[in-house]
Amino acid sequence: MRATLVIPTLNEKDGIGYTLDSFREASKAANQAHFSKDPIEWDILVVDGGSTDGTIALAEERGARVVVERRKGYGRAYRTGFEQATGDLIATMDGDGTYPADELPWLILKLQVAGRDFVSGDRLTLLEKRAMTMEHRIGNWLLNTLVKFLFHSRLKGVPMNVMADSQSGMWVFHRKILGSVRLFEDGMAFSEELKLEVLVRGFKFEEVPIHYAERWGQPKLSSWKDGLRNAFWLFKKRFKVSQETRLAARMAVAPSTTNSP
Ligand SMILES: Nc1nc2c(ncn2[C@@H]2O[C@H](COP(=O)(O)OP(=O)(O)O)[C@@H](O)[C@H]2O)c(=O)[nH]1
Ligand SMILES: [Mg+2]
Repeated sequence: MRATLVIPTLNEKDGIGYTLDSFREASKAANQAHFSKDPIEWDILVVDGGSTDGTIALAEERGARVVVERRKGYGRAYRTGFEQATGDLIATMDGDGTYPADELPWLILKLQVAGRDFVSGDRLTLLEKRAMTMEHRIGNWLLNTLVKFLFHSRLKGVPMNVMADSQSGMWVFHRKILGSVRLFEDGMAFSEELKLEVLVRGFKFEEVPIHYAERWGQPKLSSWKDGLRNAFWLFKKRFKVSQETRLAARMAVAPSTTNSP
């Protein structure tokens, strides 16, 4: 099987080496232990936002394909990365050493064995406090509560009817779903946009608890500014989804009205 790992980076010289080395090691072990019948051939794609600290050279030294996307934003980087991804399966993680490459196989197995379309790593269920600042934890809690409140009807088919970690950045999914989800967000709200689009378009979504580690290097996210933007974005998305649903309902009854004698 062919797969693409997409990693967005912006000045991640402290974390990119560890991220790529641990991924290589973990994927080799997983091919022997879990995927020996159909080993996964990984294309590693780093989407760099114009780093000036040597991140690009460190990624290339480790055999990653680097695409430079100078337009700003986490979401912009992912949208460019997804356009360049060639694998049937796509996986993602940050370039800061926070996500556990050795737990990726559990997400892939959930996709393959349980027949899900999109599996997301849930950082919060097993979270050790030192891995995330207090501001970040509060922000995550608020955003997850908003998702629960605004999108409860969309969460009905999801295990436990809940999205525990709407802001997580470790995902595994079939590339073909990109033909159906509608993605516009350039910033940090991309993470919630993608997951909510997966639900709204009727794909099977599930979360798997993962171990999240402390970050190497400086964060690129501002807890308050990005948190507020993401909250505002959730209200706008809820409004758009309602509008779309109403329009679809009207279109569905329209033919019978026009055909009636
Ligand atoms: N290409 C690109 N990558 C970005 C940008 N902003 C953040 N990133 C990367 O996206 C990932 C997530 O950002 P991070 O600061 O770790 O956010 P957090 O994990 O939510 O705290 C990291 O690997 C960043 O280097 C950007 O504007 N362009
Ligand atoms: Mg991060």
